[in-house]
Amino acid sequence: MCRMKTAESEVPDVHFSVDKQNISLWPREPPPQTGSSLVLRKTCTVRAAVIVLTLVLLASVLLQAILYPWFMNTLSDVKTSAQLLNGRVDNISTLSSEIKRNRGGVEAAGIQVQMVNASLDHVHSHIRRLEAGVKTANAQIQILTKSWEDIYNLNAQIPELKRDLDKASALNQKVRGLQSSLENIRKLLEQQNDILQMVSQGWKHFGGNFYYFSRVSKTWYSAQQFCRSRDSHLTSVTSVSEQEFLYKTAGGLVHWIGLTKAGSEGDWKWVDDTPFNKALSMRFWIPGEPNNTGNNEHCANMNRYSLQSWNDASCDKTFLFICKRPSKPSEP
Ligand SMILES: [Ca+2]
Repeated sequence: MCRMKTAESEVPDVHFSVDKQNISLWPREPPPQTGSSLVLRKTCTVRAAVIVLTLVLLASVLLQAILYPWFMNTLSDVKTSAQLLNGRVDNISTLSSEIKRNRGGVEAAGIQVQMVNASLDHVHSHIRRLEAGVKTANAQIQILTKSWEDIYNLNAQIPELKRDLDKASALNQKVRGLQSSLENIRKLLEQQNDILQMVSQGWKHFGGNFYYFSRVSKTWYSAQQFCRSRDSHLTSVTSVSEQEFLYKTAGGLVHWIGLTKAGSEGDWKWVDDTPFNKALSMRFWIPGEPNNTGNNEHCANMNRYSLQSWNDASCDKTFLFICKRPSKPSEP
């Protein structure tokens, strides 16, 4: 053990205690300072410094000997860990890229899911429309079913209705028959009434026609005008029986008939537009007539009590005359 003390120094001395096991360093009470102790103190200081350095060197060697394997092991572990970490980082990078790729897939899947959702909405809307259509169809089916039931009931009534219809048809036919009979009776009554009226006015009825034998004489044209005013014409003659009726009723007195020439030298024609039958008429002329005396005889009269009673004469002469009108007034 080495102790050093200085009187002048205000700095407290440092006491070093060294043994084989440990080294301690702590402040000590300042020793009393003398000249020999100063040399001693330097020596001790050098020795202490050498010892300290030796101890430090030994400690360093000891620490290196102890710590190097641990450090190397630790370094190896660190390397291994670093490699593992590096591998994990690579794995993480791989996972990141896969995640990126999968993210695109997920986004596409999201879009597809949205499209599917939109399609589902559309399908739901379509289903709702179909449900509404089914409801409407059901309502129509119910109406049709009701109508069919009505038709079925009507169909059951058809035989009875058909019998009624047959009865009605028979009745209708009878009614039509009665109507026809009534119509015929009405026409007959009209004819009878017409005949009565015409007869009461001096007309004679023969063969479906009325004849008026005048009591005054007129020229041929004035006689025709008179007949026209009575809804008739100067008479035509279309049969032997009619000729016989006329000359017998005329009683041999001269009467104008409705025969005249179309122009001064034309063919004979009936003034009521009845077609002129030249062959039949040949039987009614007085033999030698028509002779057109004086080239002025363009009208015909009846002047004998005979089938052959016709003579051509001047139209301006005045004679009695015969008007003729059908039983049924001609249609306007
Ligand atoms: Ca004549």
